Amino acid sequence: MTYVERVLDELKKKNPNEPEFHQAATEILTSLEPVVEKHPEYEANGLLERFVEPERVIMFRVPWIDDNGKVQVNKGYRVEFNSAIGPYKGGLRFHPTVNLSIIKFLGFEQILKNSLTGLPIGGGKGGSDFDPKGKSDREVMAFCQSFMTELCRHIGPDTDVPAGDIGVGGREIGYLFGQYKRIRDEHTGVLTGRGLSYGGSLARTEATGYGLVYITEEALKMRGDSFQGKTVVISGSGNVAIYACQKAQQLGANVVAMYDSNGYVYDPEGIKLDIIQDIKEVKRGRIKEYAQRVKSATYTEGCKGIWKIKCDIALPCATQNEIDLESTKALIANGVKYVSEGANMPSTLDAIDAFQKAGVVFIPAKAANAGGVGVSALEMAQSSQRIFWTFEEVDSKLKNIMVNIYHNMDDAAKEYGYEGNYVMGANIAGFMKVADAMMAHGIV
Ligand code: NDP
Ligand code: 2IT
Repeated sequence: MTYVERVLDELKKKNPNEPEFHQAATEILTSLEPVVEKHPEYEANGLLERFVEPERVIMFRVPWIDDNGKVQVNKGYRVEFNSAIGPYKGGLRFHPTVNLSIIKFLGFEQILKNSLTGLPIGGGKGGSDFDPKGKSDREVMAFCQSFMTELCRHIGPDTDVPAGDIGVGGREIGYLFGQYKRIRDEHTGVLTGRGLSYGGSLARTEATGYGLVYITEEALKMRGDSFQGKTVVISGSGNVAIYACQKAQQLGANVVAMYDSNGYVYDPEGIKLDIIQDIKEVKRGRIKEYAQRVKSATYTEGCKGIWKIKCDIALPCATQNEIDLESTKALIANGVKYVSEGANMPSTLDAIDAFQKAGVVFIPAKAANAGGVGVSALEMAQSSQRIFWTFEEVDSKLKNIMVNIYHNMDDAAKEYGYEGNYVMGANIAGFMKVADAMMAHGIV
């Protein structure tokens, strides 16, 4: 067995019942084979064994009272995975499916993603099995206050800086920040994605979706192509999906489909984003309504069918494992050329393999969606300096970050003899800096 195989084997034994964590670890560690071969000092220093074990896992009770006066109890998590290159940084996910395996896979991915941004941020992730859907604002506030009452003792602007993810947007960050400030009596950059009136950064809302399109645009450009006139399918209709759609449309693409967890809308004339935003951002409604408001659109119950729609570029922006092998085959049969992952780990391992074998340009999540955390790090920088940059300044720094990530992963893939394999390239480029810092710190 190779060093990587032994570490993976041990990880699965030590952490049974964590399939998502196994999946992310398999993808990452497998691509590090050539790196650890070249650097025997990593094995001698137990580097991978330390890399796969979170520095700290915090799990806690979150009690709150619903609008009927009933006591509710949720599980709270924060996985502080790796702080070798900076304070733990990563989002909070509120979704009924959240469990330790999902938070660990997200935290593990985050280490390399954050490294790829080139900014000094370590990896972490947190969340809860709380479902904000259908809850009143007061219930969401009560939950967020209880969640932060425990979390606030573990985080800080130089220690661990959470942000949003699925189910955690501006409203939730506001309630979380209010409670942190109240208990800790400090107004600092302890969370990112804050509102503009209390320390947030311009362009953070747009950052993940815009960044996803910027890195894809660079991949197109390097092949003498562009978004102009391309047919694009985007899954999800949340924060990442909406701003990916906006930027793709600005660059001349025709976005024809989007979904929420109930079903998808297909609009061959092009998605009217203002209507999606009204349904999703303003009313917190269901995407089904789009087909009632737009004549050219149809609604189909269930999500998977969206990948059967013919497109040049697919941007999965909802959740993990939303693209399986069957969907991949349909996409390839319909001539998809580019798949860039806005969501975290949206493609299964066999799906990735099939895309690569078919010659599809595949940009993995840790590179493709790094714009969100990249601008979070820019928000931290602005907070430290107590200044604000303009939208244009942040947006141009974001574009720079994404273009650099593209070339770093492209170069790393070439350097190790895997040209065009961006899974290898992104994992290797992200890992080198973390490994270097961990080696410098000794056995900790
Ligand atoms: P939102 O909560 O804003 O939106 C999530 C979207 O995905 C919604 O349309 C939601 O539908 C859909 N969705 C969620 N779970 C499922 C599911 N199990 N099946 C089908 N659809 C689902 O989250 P974000 O847009 O912020 O996050 C989307 C993805 O992007 C996640 O994978 C996240 O980890 C990743 N990401 C987010 C970043 C950020 O800055 N926000 C940064 C980098 C990555 P419904 O409304 O019906 O639940
Ligand atoms: O997955 C992610 O990178 C995020 N949800 C954003 C994390 C952040 O700290 O901005």
